[in-house]
Amino acid sequence: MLPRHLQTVGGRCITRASHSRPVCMSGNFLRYPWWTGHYQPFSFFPVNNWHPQDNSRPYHYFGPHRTALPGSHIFPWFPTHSSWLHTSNFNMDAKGDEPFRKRKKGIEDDEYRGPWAKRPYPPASDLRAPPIQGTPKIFDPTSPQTEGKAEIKRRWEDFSPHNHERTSEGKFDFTVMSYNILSQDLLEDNSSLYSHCRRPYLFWNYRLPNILRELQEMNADILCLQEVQDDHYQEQIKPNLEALGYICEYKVRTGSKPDGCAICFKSDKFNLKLVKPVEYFRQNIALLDRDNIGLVLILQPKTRGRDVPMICVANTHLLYNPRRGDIKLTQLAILLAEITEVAQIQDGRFCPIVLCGDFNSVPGSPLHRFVKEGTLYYEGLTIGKVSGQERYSKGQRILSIPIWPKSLGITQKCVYDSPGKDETPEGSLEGQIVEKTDEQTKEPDIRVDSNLWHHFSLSSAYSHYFPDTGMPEITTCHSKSAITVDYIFYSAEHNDVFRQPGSEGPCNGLRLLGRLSLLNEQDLWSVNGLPNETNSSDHLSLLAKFRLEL
Ligand code: KL2
Repeated sequence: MLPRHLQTVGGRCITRASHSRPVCMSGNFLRYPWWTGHYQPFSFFPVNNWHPQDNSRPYHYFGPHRTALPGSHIFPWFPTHSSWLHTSNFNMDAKGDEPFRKRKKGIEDDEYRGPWAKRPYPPASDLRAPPIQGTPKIFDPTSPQTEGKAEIKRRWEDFSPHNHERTSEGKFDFTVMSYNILSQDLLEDNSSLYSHCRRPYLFWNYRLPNILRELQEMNADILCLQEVQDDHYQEQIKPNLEALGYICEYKVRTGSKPDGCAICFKSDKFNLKLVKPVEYFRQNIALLDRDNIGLVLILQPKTRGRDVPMICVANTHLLYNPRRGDIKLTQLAILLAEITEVAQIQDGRFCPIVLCGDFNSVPGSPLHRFVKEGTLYYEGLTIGKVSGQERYSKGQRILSIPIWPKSLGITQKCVYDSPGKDETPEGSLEGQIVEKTDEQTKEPDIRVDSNLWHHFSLSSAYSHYFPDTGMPEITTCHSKSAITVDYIFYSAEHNDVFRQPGSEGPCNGLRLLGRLSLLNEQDLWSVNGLPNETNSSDHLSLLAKFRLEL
């Protein structure tokens, strides 16, 4: 039985999938009870935060009018009503495209794997061979490549106030997408995760048009992308997004891995005020020997009026290693310290913050709770439990107190303890960022206890469980796991539906107006998991719409 919210939208797909190859599906369904018990949803996320207005009807845009609007914005109405997701049906009959053989990973700590690591089967050169000749440099949105493919619809969940407001005066609405697009290099390095996939769907030249199409169809005002491979960004992704009206900023990982994070925003919606690339690697700190990065932008909405508030948009991909919660928390602390530096406006207040990314941590985990609750008591917590990615944590060491050394220059409140020590960011806020107040410049607490804090009051745009079934929302799904690791956090204003209870944060806030619904694991496996014929990453995109009061 399908969850109620998908009964109408997924029926066609599920029916067709039941005629397709069932092996993979049944195996993965069995994992389901384990997963739900993995962390207790209801202790952290009572489903009663579901908004009563969430009764929007699924809307199938690609119905009878599908061919009526070639070349125009595929979602001219988006995102006020609903949306959809194409997911593939496992029914194509091609030769020579068997799933990958399972590969036993020699070294689990992928991100620290040296050049000695063996290349997975098949060789990278094999996957790079283009099965589709002549991918156009600029993607052509009119080519009907999604024709005839199975679909699961993703609903647009509308939380906007129904108060008949007609004027846009005094408010600025914008959409934000967070999407880990699966770098080809990581796909090839971890090919055992994709043993369930039909091989042609794993070629970059097959995946790229699908990814670009999805970005174009979603038409978000701000894109926060992770796992963007350097050469693909420069040669394909950036030019295509620029052709769609985006300005693109990018930060590649340190070290030898050739992927990074991008933030792209619509040039007709925002002015760029500041770019702050953030590296977590520190030469002299053993804990910080990993090459993950973040990227922070300050954007100014383009509206009439002189004192338009800024917004801060941050994007990151934290360390994967499920055992190294100590590193993940320290990487997060660095990002929060950087946001604190650039997002201050006056009197210890901050501009609204949107924090997106792949945090490699599940809902309800200590790391996730730290982001949302602004505090974490970590005494006695083992490093393998911080992210909650694995049921049985393998990292048995207890977090040290403090977690990171003083030489990092970041306090337990996730702020730099000596202002101005860090390099000056490019650009400026043109006088909008003022000197630190006495409160912020005074010495940090000498007494070190086992509490972490941060300055922001952040809510999650997603609920992480479906309110009617209690099933987890899934943001990444491959042969090893199906979990949520991607988030859009934001500073919520006082009327917001998902404002953290009791929070009176120092940020001017945003109001969540809607989001694109996620799927559960069962739905994803019914169309052979991710990536598949039409969804070309092992993650789903997250999309939320916000309102900024001017
Ligand atoms: O989970 V991810 O995928 O957010 O989608 O982040 C990491 C993993 C990414 C960057 O390191 O590569 C993937 N098992 C599973 N996934 C892995 C592994 C592994 N051993 N190593 C890297 N990744």
